[in-house]
Amino acid sequence: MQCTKCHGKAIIELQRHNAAFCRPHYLEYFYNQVEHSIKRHRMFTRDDRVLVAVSGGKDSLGLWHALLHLGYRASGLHLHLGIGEYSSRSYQKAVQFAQERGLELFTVDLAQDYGMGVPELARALRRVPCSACGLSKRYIMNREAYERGFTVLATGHNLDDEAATLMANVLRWRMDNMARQAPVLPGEGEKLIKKVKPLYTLTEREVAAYAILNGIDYIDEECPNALGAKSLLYKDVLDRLEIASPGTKHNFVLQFLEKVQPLMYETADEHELRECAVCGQPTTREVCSFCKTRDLASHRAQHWKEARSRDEEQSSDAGASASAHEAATL
Ligand code: Q46
Ligand code: ZN
Ligand code: ZN
Repeated sequence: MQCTKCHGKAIIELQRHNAAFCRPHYLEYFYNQVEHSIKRHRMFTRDDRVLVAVSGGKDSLGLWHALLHLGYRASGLHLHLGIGEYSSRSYQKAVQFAQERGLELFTVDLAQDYGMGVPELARALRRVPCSACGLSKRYIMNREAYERGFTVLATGHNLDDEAATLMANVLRWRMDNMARQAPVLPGEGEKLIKKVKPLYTLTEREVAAYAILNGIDYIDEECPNALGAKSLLYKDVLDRLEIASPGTKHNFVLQFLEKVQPLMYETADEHELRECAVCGQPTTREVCSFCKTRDLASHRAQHWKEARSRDEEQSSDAGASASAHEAATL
C-alpha cells in the first residue's frame, strides 16, 4: 500500500477518502482536519484559553496533544467520577500525560468535592449511572471553565461518537437534542461557556492511530457502565454500514450538520437564562438541575442512613434482650 501523497510506504488506509498515508502525511492530514474544523466553525483562536475535558482516553488526550502541537493555549480538566478501578486508572493516565509534558491539569473529585461519586448519585436518584454522570459532567465542566477564566471548553468527541448520538436522537426523534448536536455550542452571557468538538470529522480509528503514532499512553478500556449501553450497539451497526459502504458515518453526520441542524437550531425554543438561586450557575429555572438533583440525592441518602441505623439499633436491642433472656434461663 502506497501513500497517496508521496508514494512511500503507507501505514494507514482511509477508505472513505479513497486515500492511504505514510506517517508524516497521516499526521499532516490529521492536523489539517483539526485546524480546518477550528477555523471553519470559529471555535477559538490562539488568543483563547481552551480547557480540554480530559478523561484519560485516546480522544481527549489526542485532542489536547494536537491542540498544543498546533500552537493553541490548552489546559486540561479531569473529573474523577468514582467509578471503581476504571476511574482510578483513567485519573492516572490523565495525570501521567500532564506530568510528563509539564502541562496544567485541573482535577475534580466528585465524591470528595461534591459529596457523591457517580455510583452513589445514581443509586440515590434511582437513575442509570450515565444519566447522573452526564448531568454532573456538564455542570462541573462549565463551572470549572468559568471559574478558572477559560473562554472555551473542548471535548474529544469524534465522528463515531457523533454518528452514534445522531442515530440515537433520530431513532427517538429527540428534536431538542438534535438542535443542539453541533460542533460548536455558543456561550451565553458570562457564565455559559462555549463548547466545541474539534475532532468531530475524525473517526475513532483515526484518533487512535494519532495517539499511537505520538506515543500517547491512554486508557483503552470502556467505562463499565458503557457495556451493554445502546451507544455501543449503534456504533456496531454504524461500523457494519461503514464496511459495506465507506463514508456512511461521514455523510450521515456532516450532511445532518449542513442541511438539517441549522434549521432545527433556528426554530428551537428559546429559553431565557438566569442564575441558579443556589449556586449562581446559568439555568433556565430558579434552581439548576444539578443543585436540585444533588439536594434530592443527599436527602435520600440521609434518609436511608437514618433508616439503617434504626434497623441496626432494633436488631441490637433484640439481640441484647435475647441474651438477657438466655442468661436468665440458665
Ligand atoms: S463515563 Fe459516565 Fe460514560 Fe461511564 S457512566 Fe456512562 S456517561 S459510560 S462517557
Ligand atoms: Zn507520504
Ligand atoms: Zn445550581
